[in-house]
Amino acid sequence: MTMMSAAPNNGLAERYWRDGFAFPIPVLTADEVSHFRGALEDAEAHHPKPRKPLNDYLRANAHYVLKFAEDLSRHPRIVDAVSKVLGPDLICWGVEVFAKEPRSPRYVGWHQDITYWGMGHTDHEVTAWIALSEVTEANGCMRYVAGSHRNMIVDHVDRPVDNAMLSRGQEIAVDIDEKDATPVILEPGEMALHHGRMFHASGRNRSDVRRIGVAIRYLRPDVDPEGRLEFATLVRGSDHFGNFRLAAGATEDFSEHGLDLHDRVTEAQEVALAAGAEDFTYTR
Ligand SMILES: O=C(O)CCC(=O)C(=O)O
Repeated sequence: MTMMSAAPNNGLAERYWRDGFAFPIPVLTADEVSHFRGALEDAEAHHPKPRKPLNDYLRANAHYVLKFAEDLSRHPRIVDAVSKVLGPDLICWGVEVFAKEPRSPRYVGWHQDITYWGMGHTDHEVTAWIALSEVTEANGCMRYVAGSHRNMIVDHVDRPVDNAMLSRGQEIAVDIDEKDATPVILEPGEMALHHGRMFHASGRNRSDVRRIGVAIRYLRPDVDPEGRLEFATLVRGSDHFGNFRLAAGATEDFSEHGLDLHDRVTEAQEVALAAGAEDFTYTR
């Protein structure tokens, strides 16, 4: 295994709560990046297509069907950093792979993550976004607006256009001044944390380099899914609240159990995601 410097976690929580994000945080060695990227690309090359297109599994709840996604969600350096922000008890509500192919026009409009997740305005959700490739302005890095997490959830409009990567093509109904945006440039194996109400977006890939990020959604178990059935995996500490049905993540790729669970979890999440949409079509 190659060596890496100790994660500079000093002051991480202070930076996170001040700005709504913290990066770069080194979490994976070069060998680990090769391992996780290799596992993803192996699944892409050999997906057996048992029920749904691979993208449906990659873009929502990948940790129930792909072992590498489950392993990444439990990686001690990732979970340690998230714990600095959210505390000792953590559940994982989702793992999503955001890959942008070379020269791909796909983009993510300005949005706040928790808008359609049916968890109110909670401060107790953090996304850990882990780079499995280099991530630059040229290949479509995310952009954050520092301090924007201090807004509550602002109005969003649905713009489900062809190249939008979010579930409803949702976008904030607020003009963002690009001068206020911080580009989230990362080396492979580095991570960015962002708050669920952070204004963020990402552009198209104008380069010849594939851009790969894995977004892991961590919650404190006290988050309230407003009475709906929701699933999660317990990744650290204990759950004293019982708001989420705790399930097991994948121990092998595409097991029958994992595929069933993925169907149930994703159907349950779509109830919240579709709420209020005039014509809900799920974009992945
Ligand atoms: O990977 C991207 O470009 C966007 C990811 C994103 O919006 C998120 O993780 O919340």
